[in-house]
Amino acid sequence: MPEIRSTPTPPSTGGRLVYAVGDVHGYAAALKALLADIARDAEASRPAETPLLVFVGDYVDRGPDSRGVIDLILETEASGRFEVVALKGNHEDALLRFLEEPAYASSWIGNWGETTIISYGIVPPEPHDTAACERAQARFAAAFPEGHRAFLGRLALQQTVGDYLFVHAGVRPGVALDAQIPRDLMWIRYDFLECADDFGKVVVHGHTPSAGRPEIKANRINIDTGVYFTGLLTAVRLEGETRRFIQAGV
Ligand SMILES: [Mn+2]
Repeated sequence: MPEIRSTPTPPSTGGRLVYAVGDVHGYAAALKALLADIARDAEASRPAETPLLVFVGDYVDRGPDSRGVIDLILETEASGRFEVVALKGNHEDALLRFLEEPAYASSWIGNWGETTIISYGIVPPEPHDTAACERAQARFAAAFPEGHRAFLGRLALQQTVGDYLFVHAGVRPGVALDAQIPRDLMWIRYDFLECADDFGKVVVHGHTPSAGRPEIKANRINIDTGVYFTGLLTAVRLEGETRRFIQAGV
């Protein structure tokens, strides 16, 4: 019997115009430039339906203006030009923990949070000074805007559009997409990255930087181009079966 092979259908959004923005990490100026390009592109594309704009998470830490990044996402949402879906990255997961847990302050400030607390007007303490870190945590929690707290509270873990699944980090191979746990969606790396299996959807993700250019595989698209060391922030534009990348520099 000859083997019957069907031609694989390219993944599609089902027609919808979708943009997904990679890990921003405090680079508000790059995000502003990228969003301006996306807005121009969306206008020129004349989509039948409001375009979807997905942010794959990791808005804060590393770069100089975490606060400005969240403000920009909230402004974009308020403009009504896009349906905005903001996903939760592991850095937002950690920031939420810092807001609740003084005992986590020293470790978070020492590893990740210093530039973030500075962007909210708090002078960073010496990370090894536990008491000073706990005082900074209390000041930060008091200064943290209500609108930003609400934003962190409503971040999504995943979004599906047609043949695409958008997540921050990835999915656990061998586990059904509807049975994935939040920790994997926000934190997984190599078990996901090294897996060539068909996950059932093409996974659009960030989290593990691919230096300067997006990484395109049959089963996933990595749009984290490591803005904090490459200076390049990347978005993917998907419409029907078409796929294109848009980049902005720091
Ligand atoms: Mn991440």
